[in-house]
Amino acid sequence: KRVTLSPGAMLLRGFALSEASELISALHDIAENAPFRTMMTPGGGKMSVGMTNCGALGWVTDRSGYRYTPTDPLNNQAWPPLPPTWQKLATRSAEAAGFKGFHPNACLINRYEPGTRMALHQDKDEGDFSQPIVSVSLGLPISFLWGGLKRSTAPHAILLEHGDVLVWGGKARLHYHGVKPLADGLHPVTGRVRFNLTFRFVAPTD
Ligand code: MD5
Ligand code: FE
Repeated sequence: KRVTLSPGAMLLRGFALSEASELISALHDIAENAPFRTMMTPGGGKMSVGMTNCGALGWVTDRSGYRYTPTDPLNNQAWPPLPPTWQKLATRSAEAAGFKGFHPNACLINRYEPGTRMALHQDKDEGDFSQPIVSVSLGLPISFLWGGLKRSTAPHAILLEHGDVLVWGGKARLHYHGVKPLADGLHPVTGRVRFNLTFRFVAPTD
């Protein structure tokens, strides 16, 4: 079913469920070439979530800041390509939420282990906020925090489960969001892990 969190933000429960196992096996192939790593924030803190990317551009952070890069800083090679099935899922999801013609060129893959979390933030490194973001949850459930346009707005908690897809665009694109620490558990497909795929369109900079 389809739940509107606020104008432009739509939760498509179970939208990716039928292809979830295939997504996870493709994800393991990607991680063989571009392994999960914990990145450093510009302030010098270590993020708790393991991250990697696929697609033409990948999101990275280190002491010099947040940005999208065409290559993986671990090996200076291009990020693994975005699998066509992933591209199609992202386009179909956006369309189901009312955003036609979404063609992502970046996918950030997050790996959460018990106790890891993501602090409240905005996604604003893409250079193009006319395009939505599509997020696919896989594995253990997590409590997602959905805030407002200002950090001071108290967020609501929403449970995201295996196979759920979230689409954020329009007025919701720059809302603050985050996730609570992952509770321990054992998922039949992923084990003690939650994965999140976020599909983005990043404006080319040159
Ligand atoms: C996650 N990931 O579950 C979270 C939330 C991220 C991130 O926030 O930046 O990798 S997925 C929901 C989401 C993703 C991107 C943008 C927005 C929500 N949003 O604009 O509200 O790993
Ligand atoms: Fe985010």
